[in-house]
Amino acid sequence: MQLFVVGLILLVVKRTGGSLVKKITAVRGSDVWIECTFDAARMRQDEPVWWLHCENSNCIEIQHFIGGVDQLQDRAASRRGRVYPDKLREGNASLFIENVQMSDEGLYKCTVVLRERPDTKISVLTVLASSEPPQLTEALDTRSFTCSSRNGFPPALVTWTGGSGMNYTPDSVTQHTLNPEGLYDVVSKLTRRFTEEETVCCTVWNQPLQEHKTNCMRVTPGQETDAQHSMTATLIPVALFILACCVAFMIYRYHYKGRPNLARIRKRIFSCSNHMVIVLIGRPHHGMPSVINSCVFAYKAEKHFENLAGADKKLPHYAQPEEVPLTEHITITRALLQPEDRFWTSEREAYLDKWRRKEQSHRLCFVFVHSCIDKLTATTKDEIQKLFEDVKSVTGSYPFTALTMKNFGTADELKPFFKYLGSKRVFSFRNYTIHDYKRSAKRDEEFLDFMIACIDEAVDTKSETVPLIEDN
Ligand SMILES: Nc1nc2c(ncn2[C@@H]2O[C@H](COP(=O)(O)OP(=O)(O)OP(=O)(O)O)[C@@H](O)[C@H]2O)c(=O)[nH]1
Ligand SMILES: *[C@@H]1O[C@H](CO)[C@@H](O)[C@H](O)[C@H]1NC(C)=O
Repeated sequence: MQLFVVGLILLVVKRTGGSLVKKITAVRGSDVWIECTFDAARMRQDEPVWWLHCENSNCIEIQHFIGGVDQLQDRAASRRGRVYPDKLREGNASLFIENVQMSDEGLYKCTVVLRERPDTKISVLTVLASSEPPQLTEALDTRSFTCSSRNGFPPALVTWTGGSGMNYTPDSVTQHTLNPEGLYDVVSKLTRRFTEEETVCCTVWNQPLQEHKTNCMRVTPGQETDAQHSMTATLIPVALFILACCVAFMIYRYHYKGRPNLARIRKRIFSCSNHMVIVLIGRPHHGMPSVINSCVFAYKAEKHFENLAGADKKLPHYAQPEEVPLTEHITITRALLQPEDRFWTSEREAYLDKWRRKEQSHRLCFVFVHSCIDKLTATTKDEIQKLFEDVKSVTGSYPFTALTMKNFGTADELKPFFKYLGSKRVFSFRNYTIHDYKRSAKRDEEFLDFMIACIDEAVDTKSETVPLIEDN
């Protein structure tokens, strides 16, 4: 359209003025002379010299001199181009434009009044713009390359080539956009999967300027071109590694005594400030000394195993010592019953008396200890029930149950019976013994949980004794 209008003007000018039209091409940003010279001898010095700049048939006066005096002084700042007044006398009215821009394009008319008549010289200025060096980037997800270059005129052509001389242009799509400066920005996208290492080059061409600018990049297949695969190929091992670390860390936490919850439990036991006695009740060979040893060993994480409660001792050292200290405030003791059938009936008065007195000054937690190896006969069951009721008459609640030697018998078969009798908690242990005291966090934890339950029970029972008795 623009060219068509300019052409129309050219035709009109040609017919009326009959002058030659000069074509000037300039590169944007350069300085340009638009020549306009006359035969000085024929020139009338007192008559005006003027320049018009026409764009799409819209003409603006840009220079106007009379007798070598600038008539447009007031517009000096805004108008384009400069004429040298001292050269006018020599018949030289050439216009100088510095740092030429797209807006300077168009038709230039230089008019001088000669002796006979006004004479006009016409020039057409075309401005070309050399586009900026292309930027070449790679899109990791789409296996595509983008080449972009700004500020070209006319729109730049883009070609894609490989280092081996291959022409990849057919695999590309190119788009031009006219920017506010009247220049073209170009973006070209090449989509292609490379199977071998290759150098990819993008070239932007300015045909009228006969100028090209190139940018290249190295492409490694399976890495950049196979981006999605490479992402998964790196992410999966990383994810697996992190997972393995987590699992290893959890196993580590589980197996070592450094488990923070064990340390916390030990601290809780340590900080129990009530004077408290854990009273184990049981018959010979049910493993009571081993339960005591185990509790002390589990609590004192840094200590070696010690047979403090006299496990495996035969008469006459039987059941010595009577009380084993656990912490400053807590001790563990045992009520060793007779081995015969009526193990409780024959002993109860002495024990009950002793416990009631102890109850005045201490918090007590009663635990009935029973070996998983031992069979429950009807008499045994009867005796245990009587014992449970008697304990409740002292403290207000039934004793806990600790089933020992769980690795020899089935604790699960015994549990329901003790639950039925009223035992709030039934623990089953594999005791630490002189033959088997390999410490593990899991084993420690069982005894620590047991002691915590005893502490909680003793503290609870003491404060809730009265209502519990009245309930029944
Ligand atoms: N495998 C295994 N053996 C245990 C367990 N508890 C105790 N023992 C062993 O059983 C035997 C008896 O254990 P002690 O702790 O001495 O118990 P006790 O014979 O009832 O001792 P007294 O109360 O003094 O009669 C010992 O050889 C212990 O090592 C246990 O939970 N598992
Ligand atoms: C006209 O004057 C300018 C400025 O001095 C000069 O550069 C140019 O060459 C002159 N043109 C001619 C044709 O003499």
